[in-house]
Amino acid sequence: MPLDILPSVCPHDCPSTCSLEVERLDTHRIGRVRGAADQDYTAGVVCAKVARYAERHNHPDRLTVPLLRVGPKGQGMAAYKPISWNEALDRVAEKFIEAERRLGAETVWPYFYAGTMGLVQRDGINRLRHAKRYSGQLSTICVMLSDTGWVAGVGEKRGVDAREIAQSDLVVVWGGNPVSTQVNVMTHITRARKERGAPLVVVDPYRTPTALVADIHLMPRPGTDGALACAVMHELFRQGFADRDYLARYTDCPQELEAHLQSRPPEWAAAITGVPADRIRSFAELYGRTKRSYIRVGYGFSRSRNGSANLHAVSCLPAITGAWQYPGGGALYSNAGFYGLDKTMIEGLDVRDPKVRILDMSRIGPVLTGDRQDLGEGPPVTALLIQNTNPMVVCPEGLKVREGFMRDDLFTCVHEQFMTETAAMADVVLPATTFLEHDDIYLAGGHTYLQVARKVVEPLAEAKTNHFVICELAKRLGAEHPGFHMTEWELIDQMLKASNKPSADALAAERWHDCARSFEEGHFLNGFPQPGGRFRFKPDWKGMGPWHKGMPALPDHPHLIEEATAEHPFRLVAAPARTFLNSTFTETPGSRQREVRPTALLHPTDCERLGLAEGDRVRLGNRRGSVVIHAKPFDGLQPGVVIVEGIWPNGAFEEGQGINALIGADPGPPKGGACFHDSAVWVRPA
Ligand SMILES: Nc1nc2c(c(=O)[nH]1)N[C@H]1C(S)=C(S)[C@@H](COP(=O)(O)OP(=O)(O)OC[C@H]3O[C@@H](n4cnc5c(=O)[nH]c(N)nc54)[C@H](O)[C@@H]3O)O[C@H]1N2
Ligand SMILES: Nc1nc2c(c(=O)[nH]1)N[C@H]1C(S)=C(S)[C@@H](COP(=O)(O)OP(=O)(O)OC[C@H]3O[C@@H](n4cnc5c(=O)[nH]c(N)nc54)[C@H](O)[C@@H]3O)O[C@H]1N2
Ligand code: SF4
Ligand SMILES: [Mo]
Repeated sequence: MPLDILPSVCPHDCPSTCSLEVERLDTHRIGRVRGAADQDYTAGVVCAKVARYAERHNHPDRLTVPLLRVGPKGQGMAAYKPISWNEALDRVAEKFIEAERRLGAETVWPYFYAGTMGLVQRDGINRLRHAKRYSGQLSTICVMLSDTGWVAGVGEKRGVDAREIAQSDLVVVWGGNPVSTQVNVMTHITRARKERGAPLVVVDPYRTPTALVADIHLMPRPGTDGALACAVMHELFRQGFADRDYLARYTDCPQELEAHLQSRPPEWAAAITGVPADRIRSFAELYGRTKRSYIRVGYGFSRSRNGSANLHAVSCLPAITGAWQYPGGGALYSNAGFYGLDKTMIEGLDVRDPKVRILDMSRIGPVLTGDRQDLGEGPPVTALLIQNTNPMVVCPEGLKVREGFMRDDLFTCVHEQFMTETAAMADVVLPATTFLEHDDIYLAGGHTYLQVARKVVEPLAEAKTNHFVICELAKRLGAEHPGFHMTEWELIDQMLKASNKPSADALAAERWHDCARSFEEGHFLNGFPQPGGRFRFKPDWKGMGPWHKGMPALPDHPHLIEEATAEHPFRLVAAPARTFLNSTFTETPGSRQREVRPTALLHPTDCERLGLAEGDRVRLGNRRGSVVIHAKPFDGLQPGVVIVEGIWPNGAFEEGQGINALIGADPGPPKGGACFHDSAVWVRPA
């Protein structure tokens, strides 16, 4: 590699975790970013938004110095004046100490998510939390519903190696949109299609870019995948595609399941899903006939109140046909659960006090507005430390989130790369490095490599790492832990050694370390990590979480979703945009140009009925709030469904409030989780 091209790893919240090659233009600026060609999962491919990362990294609006708010909240840069790092950190520490003195340590809430997926820069905030006994965070915003649904049947968060997709004879992408959200999956699917003639089936309520290139697109109403999966299983049994030897050996209650499915034929599912019965029957036949069938399970269809149940229902399919036994057969939701890393030092798990209350991050609106049920016996939250996330934009019940952040008695510190709408609510804003300016280690959900990355360029101006901020605050707050006295690299090395992995230096030299399991283990041929080694058609929902009421004993269509009604006749899916990543990249001109503006996709018959033409202003609303948006007639969805792509900043909407105003913050059953694709709304010309 020439000197000015350096290795790195994409830190974004995306299962692909691509191995990167980054052009370094000078000590601070980067040029093009490419995917590592000789890493067999990345295979030389990255998404367009990261290929253009220079736009974000070298952006003129990056934060360069610590800022103190001297004007009103929500006004952006004009409300701030620069201060020194020492002043900024001293002030934050003083405020936290003062808040703790008044109301106890639980009044402080460190809040984070996955702006970077690096384990040191992302999770180090927990070390400060635990050392100080600050309020805990229940991380429900993304994977809680899907993890729960997968673990219910399979038992652990792992599945068949995605590189095996190339050996499949049928690939099913269920409730995910990899062309937009993890492009590398498509590389492996393309191989199976070219080399083995494998058809691609996509199950999605609208014609996504992935559905557009599929051979078969099944288009259920949002929140009805459980019904679809049941009818497919009904047909698998009826058409003689059930592998009875496999079922007897590897599953918990096949006879009971078969009997239960008797009353779930395709006609039953057609009425619920809107997918014609003959389409369900022929998909079941294709799936049943093909032993090497691979289901790539997406996150999208878990973001409903019945999402865990629906994801579990889909994970049952390969257990019926015994597809798990074959190369290229089975399913993958995520492999993030199999790395076995000991994060005690990074997260300060050894000093965690289990008695400290834990607050649900998706419910930050209700929490900050003082919901007693959320706060329990504890004090209100009066101090926030935020890294790696943009809750003002990404969280449900957006109006409540805003109301909470506006509170006069709330002190907020946000460590950010940009003046996001969350940063603009802060009293103190600290400038953060990007992944190209700090060291970290990354695991992946979509593949099996462990990767470390050294910084590629020097930090911009006064930007500092998350690790720096956590350690400096710890010093001022009197928090004790050996992890506060280690460098990033030392923390990485310590974790690797504690986990019986190669050292940090060895890993850096190797670039990517494959942690893949054996074929037998990957395919659960030695049994599933469940009682008796058996896949569970009948999960222990009750044991999984407090909100298990209404969860079905066996796969079904549980009536838990926010159904369309006469008053709210549309079902809204707030899907991701191809060139944004959550709210990240909404600041880059390339992505803004492509996504144009917040848009509602509506069926042409709905548009006609409402008298809407392309580009007309339309108001979507429900009891939580309403937003004004531009309509676009689109025939790739069912009537009564509306799709809004992209977590646009609130400010991109006419009235300053974005799509998450319409999303509920009630915890998705059984364990919590945000239901971004499960809202009933009305639609009116604006
Ligand atoms: N470009 C881009 N890439 C991203 C992201 C992004 O915002 N933009 N976000 C990243 C993050 S944080 C994550 S978690 C992943 C998520 O990646 P995905 O697994 O793709 O999940 P979602 O993005 O939630 O939604 C994907 C699809 O699920 C569909 N869907 C919604 N409800 C249902 C349903 O009831 N049934 C079915 N069958 N389908 C349904 C939506 O229409 C959408 O097309 O992507 C990551 N990658
Ligand atoms: N409507 C709707 N809402 C959704 C979703 C949806 O599909 N629809 N998806 C949900 C999902 S799956 C998720 S995961 C959440 C994600 O929500 P978030 O985790 O909030 O993700 P981002 O919006 O990408 O914001 C990450 C922020 O971290 C910052 N950042 C990046 N790297 C660093 C760093 O090293 N240090 C610091 N201090 N900051 C850094 C970035 O600048 C960015 O502002 O959104 C959820 N919200
Ligand atoms: S596909 Fe995902 S991991 Fe790969 S470069 Fe794009 S955002 Fe990063
Ligand atoms: Mo996510």
